[in-house]
Amino acid sequence: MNYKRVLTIQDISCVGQCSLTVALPIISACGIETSVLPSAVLSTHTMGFTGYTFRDLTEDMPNICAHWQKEGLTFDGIYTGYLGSAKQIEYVQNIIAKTAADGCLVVIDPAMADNGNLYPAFDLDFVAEMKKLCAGADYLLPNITEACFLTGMDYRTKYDHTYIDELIAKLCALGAKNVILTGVSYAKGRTGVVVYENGEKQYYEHEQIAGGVHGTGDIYASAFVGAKLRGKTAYEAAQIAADYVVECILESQKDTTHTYGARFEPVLGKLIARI
Ligand code: PXL
Repeated sequence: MNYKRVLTIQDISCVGQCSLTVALPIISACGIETSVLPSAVLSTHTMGFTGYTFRDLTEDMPNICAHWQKEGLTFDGIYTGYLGSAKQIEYVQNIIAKTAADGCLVVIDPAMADNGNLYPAFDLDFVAEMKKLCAGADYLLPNITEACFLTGMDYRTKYDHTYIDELIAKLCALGAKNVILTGVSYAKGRTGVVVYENGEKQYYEHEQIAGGVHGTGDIYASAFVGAKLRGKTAYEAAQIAADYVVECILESQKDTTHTYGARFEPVLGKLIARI
């Protein structure tokens, strides 16, 4: 097996089954060494909890990067998710520039919005900075809300192929090489992902399960990174990640009181079996 090392940059929400507490176990389970750079430390994630603590780690980033450079550390993949500040984005770009190994896979999940709205911590200045980070993506993984903020297009819940094609064209115009657009539903009870790679578009459709669970975007991106770095094509990785998210949601439905995140752990074996 070709052993690889990935760096993932996103927050630690101590409780909440999202960001690093999801990315680290999932990518590791895929057989990949996973290094982390926490963008911030929060007591919980910011959706559905109130009064959470927030420790911004922006100013630790330059020193961490300098140390890695001194040690000659590089990464075969760099995957960024929820970031701690607009200023941090410039540091993250610099970390990518300085620590990407030859052929490094850069995956950007612009984790900042859902269901038509920005997450509580973010504003349009953050979006403007995030656009610059997205320009450097080998694979950009937004949901439709994030794609709208990044492109300035109107957010719609009812749409057709023309709308989705225009969103993807505008995301590529930002500079992203390839785009995986998640949560694209053309028919009732069905949802899926559009994989736009090297100018070709493919759609993977699957069952839509009622009642969204928080953190599934992070589970999706982590499984995509794991599968892609283990040699799957982007379309295969997008499929594997989508199927895994469905399994996680079904597993989560076994306990309706568990509302803050998805129970991804009991079904990790199903993901590994596909890798
Ligand atoms: O799942 C995305 C995410 C990650 N981290 C934090 C969040 C959210 C979504 O709200 O609040 C802190």
